[in-house]
Amino acid sequence: DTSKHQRIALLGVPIEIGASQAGPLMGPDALRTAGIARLLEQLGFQVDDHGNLAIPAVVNDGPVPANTKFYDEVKTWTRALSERAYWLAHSGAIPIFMGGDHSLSMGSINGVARYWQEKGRPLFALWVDAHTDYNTPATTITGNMHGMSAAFLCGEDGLDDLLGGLPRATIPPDQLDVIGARSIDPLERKLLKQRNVSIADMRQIDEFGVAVLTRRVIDRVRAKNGVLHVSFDVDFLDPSVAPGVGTTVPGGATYREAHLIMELLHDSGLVRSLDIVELNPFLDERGRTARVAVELIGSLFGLQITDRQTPTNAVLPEM
Ligand code: Z70
Ligand code: MN
Ligand code: MN
Ligand code: MN
Repeated sequence: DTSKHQRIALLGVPIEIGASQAGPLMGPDALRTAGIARLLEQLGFQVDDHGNLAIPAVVNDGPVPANTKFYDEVKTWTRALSERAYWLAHSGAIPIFMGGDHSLSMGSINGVARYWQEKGRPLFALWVDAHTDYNTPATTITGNMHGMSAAFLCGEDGLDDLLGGLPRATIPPDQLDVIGARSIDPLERKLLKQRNVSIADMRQIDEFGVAVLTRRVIDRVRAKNGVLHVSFDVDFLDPSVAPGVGTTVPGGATYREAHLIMELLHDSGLVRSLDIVELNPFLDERGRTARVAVELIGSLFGLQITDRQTPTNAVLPEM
């Protein structure tokens, strides 16, 4: 069992100004209360909880692009988190970034992408989300920066100074896969089409099932000898399963669909990092959503109902 030697690094990222509603800053502690570390330890991992990321005082020291709410705050979080994510990936652990709203992915994936760029392994991102988060300052309606993180990851224009002096590692849009989409803004949709981003929306999930769609992603990563970052927004789930999110979008994934995706991803052995974002404990019902999120993370890291042999577990990353 290779998981015995595998380390997982938990990092809380209590950012919420990228979203429209307060509450996600309590996400990391809700995940801890729901037992994330205990569960991963039971699965055989060595778990280090690095606490919550803290940022320096926010300074308003430069031009702010139009249509970006709390730009200087997001900028400060992004720079601090990118640097931290790079070093966590470098340590050989699998980092789990516990949000926090989805703007944190601007930093987490940038840092992870810098690491894999150095290693010469292509990085793919699976965006598990009701939204595509592919807005730029030019396409956004709300100005909320959690709706821009996938676009930033793919190198879209308009946020070029966000990282200051840090290198901006991007992935080509054909290494981004979205699953679960059911809310896309008009100009965002146009941009996604221009970039030919692969989107499995709810209709595709209904027609083909999540197993086919997830295997398609896994095959694409494997074909390029890549590794996978999973960015899991809990609003992917149907609000009846996960009420503790800022914006509930009806018609989401079931509990079982979500678990199957996580189980297939686990068996692929390709996942090297994870964001778990947009959990809003302030809006949750008796901790249900936090518990579901932790159970899903369990499936991603090898929890199974029967004791059948698992093909592979998260493979030891090369140091
Ligand atoms: C919309 C926007 C969003 C939540 C991401 C929504 C973005 N496309 N909302 N996650 N909950 O404001 O850009
Ligand atoms: Mn999102
Ligand atoms: Mn979302
Ligand atoms: Mn090294």
